[in-house]
Amino acid sequence: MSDMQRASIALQSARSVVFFTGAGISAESGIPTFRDKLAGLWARYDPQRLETAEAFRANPALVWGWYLWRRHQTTQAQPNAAHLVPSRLAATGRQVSVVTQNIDDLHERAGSVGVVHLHGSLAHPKCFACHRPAELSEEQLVVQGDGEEVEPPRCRRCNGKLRPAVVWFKEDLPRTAWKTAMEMVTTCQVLVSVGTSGIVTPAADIPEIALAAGATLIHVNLEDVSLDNANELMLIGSASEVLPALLK
Ligand code: BV8
Ligand code: ZN
Repeated sequence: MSDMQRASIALQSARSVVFFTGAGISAESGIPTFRDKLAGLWARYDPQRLETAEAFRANPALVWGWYLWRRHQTTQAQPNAAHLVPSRLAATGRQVSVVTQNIDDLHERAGSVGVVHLHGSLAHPKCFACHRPAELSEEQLVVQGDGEEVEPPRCRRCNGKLRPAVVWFKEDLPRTAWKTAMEMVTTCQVLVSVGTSGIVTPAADIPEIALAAGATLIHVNLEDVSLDNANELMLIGSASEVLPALLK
């Protein structure tokens, strides 16, 4: 029996399933992954250097401009067939959850509810100084061409600079998100890890936490990312082809 067949049987016989996703699930929607070469103005920057409070302090316009550009890319993108699979599986009566490292809203736009964003989201900015959530006007969301440095808007309460409400390196993950993810991951029968290189912790520990709790782990990736465990299946291929095939 092929890994694909074994994975499909595991999914169809599971009561609760968690989809744990990374940038690879949005790649076929046109959103570059962190390993892809960035385009335009951003080509000369390393994402890991832009995703820090230090980078924002040093050059708020560069970091704010990068996130505006990424938010613009997300609004231009459409969920792909992979994003639709969790809600299709939920429609068969199973308990299905999505825990994502991504800051885009493609899971929600594909019909998933209660998505756990471990690293925050592009949807709402907050104040860098007082952390108050903020709303942006349409003109504050305008992106020129391929992106440029843009001075961040100011907080209405304390006049501090606005920042994206995402988790930067060396920042703690939102406590509620992590707690909810742990409840889901330690009680599911199957965890499907889709499009993640497993580099950034503590999110990268999730597949092993699920294995340790007795789940079957199914990896979906263009390359072999398996951890060499007996309860693991490695499905090599693109998310938008492999995931729908699991429901057949
Ligand atoms: C923390 C949000 C406690 C923002 C992100 C040394 C000093 C200080 C800290 C550390 C250190 N060493 C380790 C750490 C911890 C650090 C960390 O892990 N660093 C890494 C670089 C080693 N983690 C943290 O700092 C975290 N906080 O630990 O707090 C603390 C406190 C103080 C001091 C220390 C610790 C916070 C991390 C959160 C960072 N924010 N995102 C934003 O998006 O801008 S991380 C970001 O990068 C993503 O969210 C994601 O997590 C990660 C990228 O990973 P992937 O999603 O997997 O994407 P990637 O491009 O890597 O891979 C894509 C995969 O898809 C590939 O495998 C590819 O083959 C596959 N693929 C591509 N196309 C397809 C596909 N698969 C299927 N189909 C396709 N079509
Ligand atoms: Zn403020």
